[in-house]
Amino acid sequence: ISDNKDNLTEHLNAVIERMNSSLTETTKELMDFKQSESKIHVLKIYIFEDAAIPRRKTGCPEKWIRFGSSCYFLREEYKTWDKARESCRARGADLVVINSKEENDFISKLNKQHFWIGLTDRDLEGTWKWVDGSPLTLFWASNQPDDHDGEEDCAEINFEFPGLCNDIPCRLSRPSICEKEQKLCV
Ligand SMILES: [Ca+2]
Ligand SMILES: [Ca+2]
Ligand SMILES: [Ca+2]
Repeated sequence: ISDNKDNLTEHLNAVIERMNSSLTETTKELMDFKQSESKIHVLKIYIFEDAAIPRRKTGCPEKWIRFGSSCYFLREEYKTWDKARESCRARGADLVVINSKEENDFISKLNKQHFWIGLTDRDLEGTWKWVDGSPLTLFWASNQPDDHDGEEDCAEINFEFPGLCNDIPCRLSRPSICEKEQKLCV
């Protein structure tokens, strides 16, 4: 009986020890789990809050350049004022409308050439109008507009000096600058 008791005690001790070590292991696993749980929590915050930050996209189509809240596209092909306007409109834009000195400085630096802008006095000679009806902000070159030979009803920019405008016949061919509002995705 005594032997049996010793054996039993030994066996029991071994079982207790195994249980203890298993408990230690389980505790460790639990701690690991809690740690990764908090990691996941941090990750969740990162993902969701980050997704809430608006992406710094320009809001302009590829190859268009953003300035202020507009997108600009340089059309290098030489076209009449009407054809140039048509091709801007086909892209959901229109010929550029200059609303400020800053915008004038910006577009005049896009290229040194003479470009069509969205300005005409076709409807009423001498009454210049932007294609979108914006209030007039004009930067005429000296002695312009002169309606030379009585047939200059469309405006180009970068005449004589960058940013200065001149009236010329609408049927002449010039590159052009299209402008459209940038689209902000929130
Ligand atoms: Ca504008
Ligand atoms: Ca005119
Ligand atoms: Ca002129």
